[in-house]
Amino acid sequence: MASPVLYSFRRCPYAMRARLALAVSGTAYELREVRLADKPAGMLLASPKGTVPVLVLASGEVIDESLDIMRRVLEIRDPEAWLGRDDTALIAINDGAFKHDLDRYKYPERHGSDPLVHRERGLAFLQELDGRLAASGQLCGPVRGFADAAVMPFVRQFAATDRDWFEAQPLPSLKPWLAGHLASALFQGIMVRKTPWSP
Ligand SMILES: N[C@@H](CCC(=O)N[C@@H](CS)C(=O)NCC(=O)O)C(=O)O
Repeated sequence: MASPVLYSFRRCPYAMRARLALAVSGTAYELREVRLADKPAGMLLASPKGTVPVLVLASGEVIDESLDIMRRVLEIRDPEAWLGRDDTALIAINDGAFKHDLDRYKYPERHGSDPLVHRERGLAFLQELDGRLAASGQLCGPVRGFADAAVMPFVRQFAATDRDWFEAQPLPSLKPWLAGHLASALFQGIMVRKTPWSP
């Protein structure tokens, strides 16, 4: 049977969380790296809203929301029991208020925003994560799971916006959590560079 196809963009945090779930589930799939400025017609036909990631299953079914992709592939195969370590409320804050602040911190010229205001608000979320991680090491217990994979790519982007500032913050549990995820074979495996796909 044909493999599912994932339209993806290497640096997109939504696409990263989808690739993490696909990788940990052991699902074979064809990765099609997309240029966001020149999206393939086949991707737009499958999902006209034009965001990555988009997963097209062998049946033709299209899943075009990153969390839906994660849940769908893990429902089929979930060797690390990630679905048992989900936290929809936390992920909603990540995808809502934290992503809002991340964009306005990272791209102030695009949003006409004061980056320092949004950095402070984002830091409050990181402090909340830090408190949870102090108790258990990962977001939902002692081992990585769905919530970690869903949130970590956004924390990575926030941390990388001003590395020196981030390193100066007292986040004693969040920093090793992030570093551990970035160094993991799972993450390294999903960040391999690929030439953009063309039909
Ligand atoms: N809610 C969507 C958001 C995906 C999203 O916004 N992806 C960005 C890239 S990080 C995108 O494709 N933007 C469209 C563009 O830049 O043209 C999901 O969770 O999959």
